[in-house]
Amino acid sequence: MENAFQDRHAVGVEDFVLLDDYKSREAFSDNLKKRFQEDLIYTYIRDVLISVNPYKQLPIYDAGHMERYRGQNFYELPPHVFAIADTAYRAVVQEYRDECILISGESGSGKTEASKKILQYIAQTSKRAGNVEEVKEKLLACNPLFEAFGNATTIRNDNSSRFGKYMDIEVGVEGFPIGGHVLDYLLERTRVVHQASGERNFHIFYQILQAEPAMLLKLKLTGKWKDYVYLSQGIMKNSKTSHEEGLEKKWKEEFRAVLSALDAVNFTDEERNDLFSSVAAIMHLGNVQFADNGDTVKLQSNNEASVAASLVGCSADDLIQSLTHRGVHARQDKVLAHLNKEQAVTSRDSLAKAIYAKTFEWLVKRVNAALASRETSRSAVIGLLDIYGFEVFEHNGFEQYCINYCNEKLQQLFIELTLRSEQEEYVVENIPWEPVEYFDNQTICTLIEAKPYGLIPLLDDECLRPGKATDMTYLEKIRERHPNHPHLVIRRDQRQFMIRHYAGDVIYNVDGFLDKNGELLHRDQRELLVRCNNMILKNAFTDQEATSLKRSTSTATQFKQSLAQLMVILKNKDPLYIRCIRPNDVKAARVFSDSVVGHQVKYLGLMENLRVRRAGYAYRRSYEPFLRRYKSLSPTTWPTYKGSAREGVVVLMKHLAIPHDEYAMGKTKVFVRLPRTIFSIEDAFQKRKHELATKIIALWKGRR
Ligand code: AD9
Ligand code: MG
Repeated sequence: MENAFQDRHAVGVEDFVLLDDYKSREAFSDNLKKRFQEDLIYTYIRDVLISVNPYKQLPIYDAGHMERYRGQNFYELPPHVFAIADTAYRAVVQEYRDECILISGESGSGKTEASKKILQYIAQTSKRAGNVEEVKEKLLACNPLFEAFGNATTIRNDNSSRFGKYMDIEVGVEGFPIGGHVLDYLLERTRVVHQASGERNFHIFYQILQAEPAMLLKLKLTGKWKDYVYLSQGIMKNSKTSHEEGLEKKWKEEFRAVLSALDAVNFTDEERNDLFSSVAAIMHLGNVQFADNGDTVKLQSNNEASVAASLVGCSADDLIQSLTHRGVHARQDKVLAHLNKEQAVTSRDSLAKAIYAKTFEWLVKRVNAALASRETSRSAVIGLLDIYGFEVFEHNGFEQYCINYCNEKLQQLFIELTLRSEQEEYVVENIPWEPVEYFDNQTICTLIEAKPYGLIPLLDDECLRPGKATDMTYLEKIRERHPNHPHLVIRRDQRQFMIRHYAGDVIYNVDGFLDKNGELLHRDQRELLVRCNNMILKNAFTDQEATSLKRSTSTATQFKQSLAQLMVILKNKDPLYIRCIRPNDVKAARVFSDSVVGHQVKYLGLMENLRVRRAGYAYRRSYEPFLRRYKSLSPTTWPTYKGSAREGVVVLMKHLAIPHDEYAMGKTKVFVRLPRTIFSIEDAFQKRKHELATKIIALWKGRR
């Protein structure tokens, strides 16, 4: 242990509870800044890890660093994401407790990087044995795969997660990973057909163009992203070539990683072909252009549609018809109605989005099948949550609205677990406590989700009035229902509403809300997909779903329900927190903007978090289990104590000479202020256990 301390390069304080001026936000930011400037990007608030994105590679993630953190108590080494990973892993292995690591912070703050490092740490440091390596490889394959299909370049982040991901890593009783499971949340499907200025489509579209010539030939792709409308709307086509070359090289490497990842999860050739054919078909579909033909519409050329059809294995005529016509069902009859140009464009885009969404859904399912553990000896799981961070752009639509709502929910969970319930417990347990005030974002969550007049239920209502409702009638409805809400401002003339989120004000443009919420692929196209030879699309809908005329649950409500389920999953596990901070607005290394950081420190509730953690207790246990574990440390309590467990604990603490202000006796639990104290008790216990075991063995031998 000594070595770890010797080269410890402490600047500022490593744990904010040691900050003299713990009430000042300036002092807080200053400490972060001082450390950031020395490349010390991690700092604790007791057991909460604060991480500032360095925007450059630091030499702190290699195998040597991993080894150093393995099995060490939290405070014995400088703060690190590995310490969090190790704590979770040990709780699972030693105490069979389900853990979860909640990573939050705004877009570009480093959540995905943190989650990758945790997974790598667990894969690297957990025990090695036979087929375990294969399981680890499969777990690690999730990163390149899901990033390729679910991440994209945005203004805020070159590798921005456009879906939410919750991953369980299952650990067996023997202490190594035996499997895993991924839950995905609301993929930003609009991106497939439209990207804002300066942004790109999902990485996979660019990566696939770097495939070997034979594969490109098979997929009928040119190898140049500028040839595809869906890939190039957001980026100026005359962007610099030098930058371009670097990107192509990167995509090529990434594509190789995707191919190895597919191998790791045992994709068959057929599955791989189906996967890439779907992706390529979307690119060709995007190049389909329509020409006005009087009241009707026709394709400028049938080439692109024919190629797309051949890739997914359906008839070109069927595909073209599904783009230009719509079946109108009246009783038993179906008549074909012509679409106009605008409708045809919408129809093409809906199909492309559906193909992508269904392909993504299938990929998650397929990876889960590969990760499913075959062993029954599961000990516990480590849940890893990495979602899309809070984001504000110049133009914000339905997608940002959903993403930011998700962040409200996560903040709510954080408040609940670190600020509310913690303080409530002290009161219930009769521990003297000075309440710490905090901003509770429950009102915002209620505004968005509560039935019947929250923004989501009202949106669903409008979606149920086809032909009558528009985005503007929706705006009108929310204005009527919430005329003076402190967190909502309506600007009808601008077709906008503003929500005062916990993390800042965001102005949403209401255009497209109804369409995106009610998004439902037309029956003709659903039927077309299930007729494809491509297995992914063939199985995308059940027969009943394909032919149903009924609406399914709306996008926002589905999202709301899946988030509610996620909250239940998370609440049933011991949480560990990583709060990520973006140091500047320009994705630059070495730039620490006081205002950008100060704002995040404020809304993340870090000051309140610090005050509660500082005045509070790091450890708590009910009297019985505490006494049961440690009674061997005092002759008065060993082997049994006659009095109450509470008295027994008092005797024990006195015997161990733990100073009075280091612990508190509640109604049902003992509270210990510093982790250090509990670690020393635990160490003494381990020593004692060893002594007792040696004694027993000696006795036993003597008897023989
Ligand atoms: V979003 O909500 O998905 O848009 P994240 O996930 O919070 O966002 P991400 O982890 O993707 O952000 O980090 C953004 C970029 O910052 C990465 O692509 C890296 O280039 C950079 N980054 C983040 N963390 C680190 C780090 N620990 N070391 C080096 C980092 N670079
Ligand atoms: Mg991310």
